[in-house]
This record gives sequence, structure tokens and C-alpha cells, in this order.
Amino acid sequence: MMTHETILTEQRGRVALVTLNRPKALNAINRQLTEELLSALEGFDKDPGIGCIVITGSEKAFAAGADIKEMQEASYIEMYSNDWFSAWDRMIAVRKPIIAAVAGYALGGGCELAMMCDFILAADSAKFGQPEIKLGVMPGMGGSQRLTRLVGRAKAMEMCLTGRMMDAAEAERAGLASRIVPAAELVEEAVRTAETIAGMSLPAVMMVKEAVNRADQVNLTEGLRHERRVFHAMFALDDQKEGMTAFVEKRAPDFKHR
Ligand code: CO8
Repeated sequence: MMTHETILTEQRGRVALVTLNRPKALNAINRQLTEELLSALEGFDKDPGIGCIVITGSEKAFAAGADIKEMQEASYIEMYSNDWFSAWDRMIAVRKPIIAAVAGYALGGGCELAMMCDFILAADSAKFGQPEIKLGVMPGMGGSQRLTRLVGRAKAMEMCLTGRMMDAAEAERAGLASRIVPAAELVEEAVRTAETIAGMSLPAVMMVKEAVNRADQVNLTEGLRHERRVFHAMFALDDQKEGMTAFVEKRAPDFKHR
């Protein structure tokens, strides 16, 4: 594995575990962390030994936002010319599933990073928020769009306008987190969940991710048509034959592509 300064990476079986590692800045997302995280994710996406990725932070903070100190003096022309944050489009291009395992603060860019993952497992200590308004700005890594799609207009608008935080229970109730896990078990549970996914047929997993993501992007008629076509395509996979044969023969499937 490559060595990085702002993240730690570890392989556990077919699962890649990425730990954000700028503890002194509560994992604030600066340019270096952005580049290191994105290139690690792209590497895992290409690595045939990996079936699922987990991103986590520390007990205190998943990430407390984009690095305020890095942006403080920036001018409009710098932000616009460099198209600040546009690098994150590379994360959306990752085709293997990514789970966010969130303990402590997931604020601003940290909340947005968690929402760019395919789902969020929240520790009971998790706190989510889009406090940018308190800094005189607004979410810039997708928060106004993804939070609204995940929790609905009322909660998203209130959170972005007031900067208030949501605890884990509210986040689960609102649909931001898939589940709540005791903080001490968060990473193990996230890795276990990732192992379950990594044990499935990888092409089938990638097609599921693609199909579910489609729901955000197109209307229902187009989404259903896309789902049906991808479903049909799965019958070209030997793993479909294996999965269904194994069910009929009452045994565990031995997927070829994982
Ligand atoms: N950026 C840089 N440094 C940070 C950040 C951050 N987002 N968050 C915390 N830190 C640093 C602190 O400055 C402090 O450093 P130092 O020890 O050198 O003073 C260290 O981390 C520890 O933080 P605290 O002492 O503040 O820890 P507390 O436990 O007292 O408080 C909080 C924890 C509540 C999380 C607090 O740190 C906080 O409010 N942080 C900022 C949260 C925030 O506002 N996040 C949003 C950032 S903006 C963003 O994400 C998107 C902006 C979009 C702009 C669009 C541009 C195109």
C-alpha cells in the first residue's frame, strides 16, 4: 500500500479501510487530504483484490469540514479558476461501494464527504451538520443537494440556514444514516458490513450501486427502464447462474468474480 500523510490505508481481506488522519485539525479536509484520499480510492477501485471500501475518521471527528485555514484568504477568482472542490467529482466516478463509518463530528465538508459515500453507518456519538452559514458561506461539496435529497427539504433547509447539528438518532430517523452502532464497535461493524458486500459477485454489486444512484438523477420512468436493462444484463454473468443454482441446490454460492 502507498504511504500517505493525511490518511491511513489498510487492507482487511477484500475490504479497504481508509482512516482520515489529521487528528490535530479534526480531520479537516485540505488539498493534500483530498488528493491522497481520491487517489487511494481510485487505486482501490482498480484493484481486483478489493470488493468494498470503508472510510472512517477518529472517535472525535469523522471530519470537521473543509480546511477553513486553507480557504480563509482565498479570492473569488482563485476559487473560480481552480474550481475549488471540483476534484470530488472523481469520488463519484468510483464504481465499487464506499461506506462512511462516522463517529463524532461530520460537519460541513465532513458531512458532505460522508454523503458522497454510498451509505453512512453512524456511531451513537455521531453529529452531522452543515455549519458553513456561520462562516458566512454555504456548503460547497454537494451538501445543499445531497442533504436535501436524503433528509428532505425541511430538515435540509433548517440545517443549512441555522448550522445546527443532528445527532445520530435524528440522522437515522431522517434517512441520513442507514444504522446506528455503538461507537466502540463502529469500525468493526463497518468492516463486517463491507466484507458481506465484498463476498457478493462484484459485477452484480457494481450494477446495484449504479442502479440505486440512478434514482437521484433521473425520473421514475427512466430509472425503472435503466434498472430493468441492468437486471437483464446480469443474465450474462456466470455469477447469476452460480447464485441461482446454489440456491436451488441449497448450498452457498461460489461467485467467480469477487
Ligand atoms: N478547518 C480547519 N481547522 C479546523 C477545522 C476546519 N474545518 N475544524 C477544526 N479545526 C481545528 C481547530 O482550528 C483547532 O486547531 P488549533 O488546535 O490549531 O486551534 C483543532 O482543529 C481542534 O478544534 P477545536 O479546538 O475547535 O475543537 P473543539 O472540540 O473545541 O470543537 C468543533 C470542535 C465544534 C468541530 C469545532 O472545531 C468547529 O466548529 N469546527 C469548524 C466546523 C465548521 O465550521 N466546519 C465547516 C467548515 S467549511 C466547509 O466545510 C465547507 C465550506 C464550503 C465553502 C465553499 C467554498 C467554495
